[in-house]
Amino acid sequence: MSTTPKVSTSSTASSRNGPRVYKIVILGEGGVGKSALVIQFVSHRFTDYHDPTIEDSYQQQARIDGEPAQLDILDTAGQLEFTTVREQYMRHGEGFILCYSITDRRSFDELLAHKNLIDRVRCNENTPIIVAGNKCDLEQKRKVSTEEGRRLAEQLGAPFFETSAVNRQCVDDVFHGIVREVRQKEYDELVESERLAKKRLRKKRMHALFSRLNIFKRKSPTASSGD
Ligand SMILES: Nc1nc2c(ncn2[C@@H]2O[C@H](COP(=O)(O)OP(=O)(O)O)[C@@H](O)[C@H]2O)c(=O)[nH]1
Ligand SMILES: [Mg+2]
Repeated sequence: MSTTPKVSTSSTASSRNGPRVYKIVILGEGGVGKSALVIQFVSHRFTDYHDPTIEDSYQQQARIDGEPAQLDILDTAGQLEFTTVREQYMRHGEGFILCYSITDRRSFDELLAHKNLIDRVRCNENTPIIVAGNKCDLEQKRKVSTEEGRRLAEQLGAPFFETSAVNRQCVDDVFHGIVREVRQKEYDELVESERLAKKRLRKKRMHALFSRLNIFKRKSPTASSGD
């Protein structure tokens, strides 16, 4: 495993040779369980220790709502500073998992800073995201209520799950959910572009009709003068 994430700028459109690739990035403060969640999703096991400085990508195929998908997941190291590499993956990521730990209020409070960073780099607020409140198996150490998590997600317009990388609770929901969000955005964009195309076509037809009417109007006085 390398310490430098591999950020590809190639098209992610569905290829004839395999399923559509979805570039997913998981963000959040160090120690919230980002690596544990990714490894649980990909390898079906819980890792108690994962080097916190390692940023690496993982590939996993899944069938989501009957459609195959290849998830290309970048597990980040949690810092908020701007670097060229970070800017690159923020730009090329298609869906973002914002992760905090329910046992750590600071990680929850920091989530908005991660969201703002995404918006700043991408210059829009329309990026598909999902919120994951991890370590929900540690109920006795809870510092952030489920309601607070739900409200934050609502504020960000994102789905919300409380997860546990230990017992795999809602792990699939989060990774499948972010693919659903990306698909939904693509569908909305397609519907919007079809609407605009139809509008343009209607305008063009009206224009052609009016031009013809104008020709008739111009022709009619000449026709009458010939009488
Ligand atoms: N109890 C519990 N511990 C977790 C969970 N997820 C991660 N951990 C532990 O939290 C620590 C940090 O996890 P890690 O995945 O390295 O966090 P990262 O820095 O966000 O990648 C490790 O000791 C993990 O074993 C979880 O869902 N429940
Ligand atoms: Mg990690």
